Amino acid sequence: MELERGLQILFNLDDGMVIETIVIPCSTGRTTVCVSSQVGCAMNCQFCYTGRMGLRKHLRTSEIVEQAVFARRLFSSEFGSITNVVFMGMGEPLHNIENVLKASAIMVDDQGLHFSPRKVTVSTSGLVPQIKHFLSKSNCALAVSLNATTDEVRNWIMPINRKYNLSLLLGTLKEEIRSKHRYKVLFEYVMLAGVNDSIEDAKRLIELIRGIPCKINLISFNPHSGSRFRPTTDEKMVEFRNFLASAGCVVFMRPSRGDDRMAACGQLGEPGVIQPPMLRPPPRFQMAL
Ligand SMILES: *[C@@H]1O[C@H](CO)[C@@H](O)[C@H](O)[C@H]1NC(C)=O
Ligand SMILES: *[C@@H]1O[C@H](CO)[C@@H](O)[C@H](O)[C@H]1NC(C)=O
Ligand SMILES: CC(=O)N[C@H]1CO[C@H](CO)[C@@H](O)[C@@H]1O
Ligand code: SF4
Repeated sequence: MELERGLQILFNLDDGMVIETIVIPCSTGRTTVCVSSQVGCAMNCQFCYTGRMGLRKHLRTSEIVEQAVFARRLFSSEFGSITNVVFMGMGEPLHNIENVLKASAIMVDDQGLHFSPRKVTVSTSGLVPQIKHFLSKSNCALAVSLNATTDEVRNWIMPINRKYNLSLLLGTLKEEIRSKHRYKVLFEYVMLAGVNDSIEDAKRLIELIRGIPCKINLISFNPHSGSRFRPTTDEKMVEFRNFLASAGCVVFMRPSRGDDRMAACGQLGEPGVIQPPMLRPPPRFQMAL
């Protein structure tokens, strides 16, 4: 078991489909379980391995909760215990919002798994109406995958942006978070070499999130076979991080994990025979690939 890379757990569902759960220990003593909410995913983010499968089905509430229960049982002794849950496995959690709301409620309930709502994070690629619904019903943490600072780039790498653009997404967050007490959104930003890692992007990012209580997580891209993207160098990432920090942003860097074993969030599953389309990059980015 190679713990620093994350431990992959496979579950066979009643109908023969397989879902994956990852347990990620961290040197700080935190151990996070990354749960799946769907088999496959409909969002077709261009850097995502799960997205290549298309959506097969939504998981039931019990199938989501069971992943955390099992991980907790497995990790209750030898390696310390599970401290955090993130909905960042297979699927867009807010596309399966009713079951995800129920599952996360069970995870934070005193009679359930009894996690603090701050330790249970639901991530989304930016489904705006569902974000509103989630924030009105849940106190669990919300992570939004930004991954780009212009609609041009985001339309390409995260096609959901064509439906809910950056100004709508960030405007909604600004509006909805105002009424929540001491609540911070977590923005996820995957660094893709030559695509969104310039200082210009850092400047735009600062403008975009102005007025939203938040933390930013810079994520090193996990290259996998068939991917057209390359990771940003560590040096460039640090520069980007420092630029944001000097503007007063709360910013973290997350190194990639498990790249050689296909076991990291956002790249789970087996692509099927029929795959969703790869989208044409805007012309000025074709050189970066
Ligand atoms: C970028 O966006 C996707 C879409 O939701 C998200 O899952 C992911 O966290 C971001 N990238 C990575 C590798 O984290
Ligand atoms: C973003 O979407 C909103 C609502 O659909 C629309 O009114 C607005 O013009 C769009 N903004 C941009 C910059 O495309
Ligand atoms: C949208 C945009 O400006 N993207 C930038 C991302 O980063 C690359 C390389 O640093 C720039 O060339 C792009 O212009
Ligand atoms: S990154 Fe997340 S939302 Fe996007 S296709 Fe992959 S699993 Fe779905």
